[in-house]
Amino acid sequence: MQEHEMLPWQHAPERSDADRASHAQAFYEMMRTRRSCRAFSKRPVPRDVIEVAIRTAGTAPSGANHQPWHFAAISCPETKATIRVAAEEEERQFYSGRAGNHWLQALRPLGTDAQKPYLEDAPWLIVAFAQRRGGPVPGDDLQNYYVMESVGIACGLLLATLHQAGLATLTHTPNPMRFLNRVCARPDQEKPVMIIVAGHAAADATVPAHALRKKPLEQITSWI
Ligand code: IYR
Repeated sequence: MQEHEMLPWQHAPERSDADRASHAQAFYEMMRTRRSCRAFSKRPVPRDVIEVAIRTAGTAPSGANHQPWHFAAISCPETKATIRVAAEEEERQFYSGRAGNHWLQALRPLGTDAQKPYLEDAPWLIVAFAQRRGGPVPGDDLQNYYVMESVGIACGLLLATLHQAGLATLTHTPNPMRFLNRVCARPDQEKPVMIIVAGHAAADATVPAHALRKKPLEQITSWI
């Protein structure tokens, strides 16, 4: 392969400005219904949906296209139970003081606590790991760049795909979460970034009103 081989751009099919706006609007209308779900049913979800979501995550842009991520997709009930036990242990310490008053106060509107039954109930836990070193080719041991940004974008695409598939999701970050390396058999140089919980919402699931208050466009944008 040439050092800088360049291929023709695959142009998007031509469409009108109105059509572009309506596609953007349709995606927004779908994505604005996403909520973090904290009560899952045990209803299974086929592995192919998870596969496609991870494939989509893998299309994310990344520093030097090194793709510094690994996704451990867990459906094994025993492994989920192990993660729940370890996460709840961390969370008990977190909620009983380690978080500090300000953090606990910020979380109060969410109504969360140290109980994490969804880690067992949901059919899938997807643990996203960030690779400080790696490279574009398996076996490479190069420096990776913009690792957290890259993994964050990949996780966003993963969440968007799962939502589009009609699944409920949660980004869960037990603190600390190094135990996930052991449970998922991942090397020490990989850093667990988040657990994405995926499945169907429980029949009696609720959502905190606080979570529905999204900042309006005017507050999050400046036009320059
Ligand atoms: N990891 C804890 C606490 C927590 C922290 C933040 I920041 C949140 O947005 C939500 C929860 C938990 O899962 O309960």
